[in-house]
Amino acid sequence: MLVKIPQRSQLTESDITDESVYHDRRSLLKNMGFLGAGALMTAALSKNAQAGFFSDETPVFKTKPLDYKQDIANQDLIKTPEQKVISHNNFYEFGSQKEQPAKLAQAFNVEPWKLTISGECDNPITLDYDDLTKMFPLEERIYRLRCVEAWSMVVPWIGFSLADLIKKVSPNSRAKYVAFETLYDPKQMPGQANRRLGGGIKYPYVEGLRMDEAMNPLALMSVGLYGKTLPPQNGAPIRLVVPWKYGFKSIKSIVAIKLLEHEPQTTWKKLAPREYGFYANVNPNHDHPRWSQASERRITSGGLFARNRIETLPFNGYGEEVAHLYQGMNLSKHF
Ligand SMILES: Nc1nc2c(c(=O)[nH]1)N[C@H]1C(S)=C(S)[C@@H](COP(=O)(O)O)O[C@H]1N2
Ligand SMILES: [Mo]
Repeated sequence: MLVKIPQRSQLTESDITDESVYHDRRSLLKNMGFLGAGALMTAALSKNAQAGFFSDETPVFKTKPLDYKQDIANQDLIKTPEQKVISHNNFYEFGSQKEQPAKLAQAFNVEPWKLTISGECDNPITLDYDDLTKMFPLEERIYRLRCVEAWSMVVPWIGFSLADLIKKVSPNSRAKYVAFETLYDPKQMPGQANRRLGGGIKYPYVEGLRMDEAMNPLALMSVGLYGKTLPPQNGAPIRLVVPWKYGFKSIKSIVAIKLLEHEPQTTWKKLAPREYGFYANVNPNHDHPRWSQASERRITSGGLFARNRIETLPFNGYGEEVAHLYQGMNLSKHF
C-alpha cells in the first residue's frame, strides 16, 4: 500500500501561517463545527492555562539547574518566552507537528549517554553524560533561531564552543568537514519507528559543517536553555546551535561527531536537494522554491493574534562574525 507521507518537502500551509491561527484552526477542526471569535479566544486561553499541556499520566522529563556565565552583551534581545521555546518544536524523531515533541519526548532517557568524537584526528574521545556539562565552563548565549519555514525565536542557550570540543581531539590536516549524528533508537523515538509520524525522513538525522564554520566562535554545543539542562524536545542532552544558518542545521540529541575529508550528507538535502542545501545560511535574497525568505514571524509573548512579522537579515544578523567565511562563494548556488 502506498501511504502518502507529509513532509517538509510538501509543507502544508499550516507550517508557515501564524501560529495562533494554526492552533485555533486545529482546535476548531478537532472540537467543534463552528465557533465565533469570542469562543475561540476562550478555548485557546484555557488550553494555555493547562500547565504544559500534559495530562496526569504523562511522565514529565526533569531538567536540572546549571551554573553558567551570563551573556551580558545580548541581554537586550527580546527573548521568546520559555513556555513557547519548549512547546513549539521541530524534532521529527518525536513527530513532525510542532506540538508533538513536547508530548512524545517526555519519557526520553538521556542517561547513560555517549558522545564520540572521532575521524580525522589524533585523540578521539568519548564523553559520557556528566562530561557534557562538566568538561567546559558553561556560558549563556542569547541567539536568534531562524527556521527555514519562516518563523523565528530568541533563545537563551547554555553551552560551550564547538571549537573547544574539536580542539580537544587534535584534528589532523585531512579534517575539512565535521559530521554530526542524532541518536538512532526507534524504541524511544516514535518518529523513527513510524514513517508517517517521522515525516518520511530516513534516520538517523545527520548534519554537517565545513571545518572553518565549525571553528567559528558562534557555533555552540548547547546543553541547556533558560538556566536549566535541555528538555528532550529541544535536543537533550546535547545539540548544536548554528545561529547564522537555518534551524535544521542545529541538530539535536547528538551521539557522534566525525571529522572528515569530504562534505558529509545532510538529512534535508538528501530528502529535497532542490529545496535545502548543505550551507543553509539564512538568506533573505534567496527564496525557498515554495515561499519567500524575505521576512519571518518572530515568536514572542505577543497576544493571541499578534503577527510580529519582521525582515529577515542576511546570516540571521550575524554577518559581521561569519560573512568572511563565504567570500568569493556564490550563495545562490551554494544555498
Ligand atoms: N535530530 C533532529 N534535529 C533537529 C530537527 C529534527 O527534526 N531532528 N529539526 C531541526 C529544525 S528544522 C529546527 S527549526 C530546530 C528547532 O529547534 P527547537 O525545537 O529547539 O526550537 O531543530 C533542528 N534540529
Ligand atoms: Mo526548522
